[in-house]
Parts: sequence; C-alpha cells; structure tokens
Amino acid sequence: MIFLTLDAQQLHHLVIIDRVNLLSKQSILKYSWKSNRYNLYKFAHITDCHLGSWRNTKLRDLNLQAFEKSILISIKEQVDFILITGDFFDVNIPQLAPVKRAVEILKCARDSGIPIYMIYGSHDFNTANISMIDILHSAELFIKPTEFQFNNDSVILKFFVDKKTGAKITGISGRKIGLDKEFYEKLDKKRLESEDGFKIFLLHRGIQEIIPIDFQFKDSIPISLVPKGFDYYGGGHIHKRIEKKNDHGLIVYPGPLFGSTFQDLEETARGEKRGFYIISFDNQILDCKFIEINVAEILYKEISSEKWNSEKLEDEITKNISELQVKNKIVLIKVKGKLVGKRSNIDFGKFNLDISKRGALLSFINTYNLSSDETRAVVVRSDNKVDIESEIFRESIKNFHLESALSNKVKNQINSKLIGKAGQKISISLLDVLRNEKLENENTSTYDDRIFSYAKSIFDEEGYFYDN
Ligand SMILES: [Mn+2]
Repeated sequence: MIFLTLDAQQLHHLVIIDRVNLLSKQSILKYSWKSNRYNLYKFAHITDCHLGSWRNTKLRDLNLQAFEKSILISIKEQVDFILITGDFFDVNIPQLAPVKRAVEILKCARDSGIPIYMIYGSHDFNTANISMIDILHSAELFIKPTEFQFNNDSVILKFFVDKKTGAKITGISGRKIGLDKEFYEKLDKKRLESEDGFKIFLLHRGIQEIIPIDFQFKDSIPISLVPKGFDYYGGGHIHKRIEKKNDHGLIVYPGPLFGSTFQDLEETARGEKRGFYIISFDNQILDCKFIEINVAEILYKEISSEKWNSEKLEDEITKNISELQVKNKIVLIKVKGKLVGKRSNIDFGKFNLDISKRGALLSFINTYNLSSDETRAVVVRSDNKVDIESEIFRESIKNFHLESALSNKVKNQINSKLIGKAGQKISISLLDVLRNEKLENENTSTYDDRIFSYAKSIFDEEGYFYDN
C-alpha cells in the first residue's frame, strides 16, 4: 500500500537502503573501534573516482558502482563527514548519465546529514570555463574548503570548520600540469601551522618523499612545500594506496576507487587493493582503516613472445587463454616481446570473442609492447599512458622544421614556446582537451566552440601567443 504513494526517486532510495542492509552483512565491516568515548568522530576519505571514465559501458558502470558502495558504506558507518580529494569526474564535461548517478549518490549522503568536502583534481575542471563539478557545487552537493586570499605576495588559505566535529579543513585543488606549484611556494605555511585544533589538509598532488619512485610524476612537490602540524593529510592524484606517518602527521593516499586506465586495472589484478579510508578521531587520530571495494575480479595474463613467428604466438595465446577461468571476470591479456613476421597475420579480435563467449565480463588484449618487423617507428618503453604520450610528442617535435619564410619574431616565439619541453607540455594539454567527447544532443558547432574555447584557454593560461 505504501509503495503506491512513492515516486521513482523515493523508490530508488528504498533500493539503496536495501543495499546498505546487504552491505552491512559483509565481513569488511566487522572491525571494532578502539574507543567508545562519547565524542568519537569518523570521516571517510575517497579519491580519484574518475566517474564517467571508460568508453566501455560495463567498465563505466562498475566504476560508478564502486563509488556508490563507498558512499553507502560511509552512511552505514555513520561517518560525520566525507572527504573527496579530486578527479571526481574523468573530464570536466562528462556524459550526462554518469553525472545523474553521481548526483543521486552524493544526494544520499547529503540526505543522511553527512557533509562532503571536495577539492578538485586535474581532470575535473578547466580554469577558464564552467565544468560539471562547478554545477554540482552550485547545487550545494558538497563544500569546497579551498578558499584563499592574497596578502602581498603570499597566499593565505582559509580553514573551513566542520560544524558537528569542529575539525578544521583546508586544501589546494590540483590544476592542469603543475600550475599550482607556484601556489604552494607562496603559501603562508606559518599561519596554517599555528592554528590550533584538529586539522586536515587536502591536496591533489604527489609528495616526492612519500610516493614510490615509479609513481613519481613530474608535477610532484617536495614535502618542504607542505605545511606541517596537521593531524591528517588527505591526498589524491596518485593512483596507488599509500599510508605514511612522519613528523608532518598522517599522510594518506587511498588511490583510485576502481581505476581509470588499463594500467590501474593491471595493478589491481596484480594484487593492489582498491577502496577508501574511514578514520576515527577525537582531538587526534584514533584509528585509520582501509575499506576494500571490489566490484569485479580482474584476471591478468602476460604472454611474452621470444622471437616467435605468428603461428607460434597464436598457439601460445590460444593455449594460455584456454587455461583461464574467465566467467564473470574482467580479463586483461598483455602480449609483449618480439614477433618475427607480421602482426597483421594474427587476428587478436577472435581471442576477445572467445573469452567473451565463455562468460567474461570483458576482455582486452594489449599488444602495445609487442614489436614486430613492421613497426620500427617511435619505441616507447612504458605502460604509463602519460609517459607514452609525452615520449611520442617529444620524438615528433624533434622532426618539426621551421619554415624559413617566417619572421624572426615568430621563429623566436615558436622556439621558446612550442619546441622541446614547452611544446611537449602544451601538446599534452591540448590532447586532454580533445578527449572531451561530444555530449548527447550537443550540435557540432556548439561542440566545436566548446573545444575551441578550452584550447584557447590553455594558450591564455600558459601565456602563449596564439595570434600574430
Ligand atoms: Mn586521478
């Protein structure tokens, strides 16, 4: 009888409440808190959700499921607030279907009286244009604790005081390609350090001394630029789980909830756990617990060709695949090494088809590291998408020749802004812009205008010329 009076939205919430009940029965929640003190508080720390990423709809949905689970567990655990440290969306204007899901899930937390504090990541926004995340912020689905003001040449960050717990939260969003390094350098650290109370600092950046060497990006900052004396440092941007306590305080990078690249999924398959943190505190940290989120099992298999010919490689792949238990799993096959003969002799698609037919959720065959006689172009030894892209740009820029008819002024500008490292940097930014897909019902000219204005803003932001 009651159901007759519910609208679709309320029904959706009922479904979600039902899922919370199911989740509570899972063993991951069976930990007990050290303290039963009256004023024990808890917060959740989630990062790098990259909602809307993956062209493949199954992966896209699994990614959203991971986010939904993390929020439902946080609600069930009755956390007092939730921190999200950037790369909430995968691009600044994502497709609308994942945005709708994201809004519904954020609203669940808000309806349960749990505030969300969010800083932006490099993927979330474009400094010169309105992004989807700004619209969600306008709808007050979350609080941005990143307000600051300039005092002469120094940056004064403001604290946001969480009403219920009194925790003082502040942070710095991650911007495109290291724009915020200068911001850190100008930060009035003393003022932040002398503030009393339970303090949280949020950042979307790697800290050189904290993150492992193979996760070091060029935009990581030295720890000396980070203010000391905070109880908790919530990090985003690094797609690996890191938990370290040093004289700064407790520094935690939960890593992505699901992952947004094949490399992320490979790491998961190799045993890297994905999830988020629940931290309990009163006037200091009392407990720090990682909560694993596992929405699908990932199977990873590497096949290394040792100068095999195509028949031999094909046999080896067939043999390896037939031994795998693929049902309901994401299957990633990496074929690498040296192939004697032509790659085009092998129909890699048929292996995918075979794996899918046997009930796999998804199947991917990665042959980027398989070299053959035909391919002698740019050789990039990396699995990291960012490295591969920059390497290809670096090599291609080398082959660029200036037209002799250009004026010296233009030649100088090109040499200083578009050649070498500077050229590499801007190429990557522009490539990022081109990753924005056309939206549902967006017409071509609006799409062109949007992409053009993003591209132009990159030139403006970096102080490049674009007219002469
Ligand atoms: Mn990220």
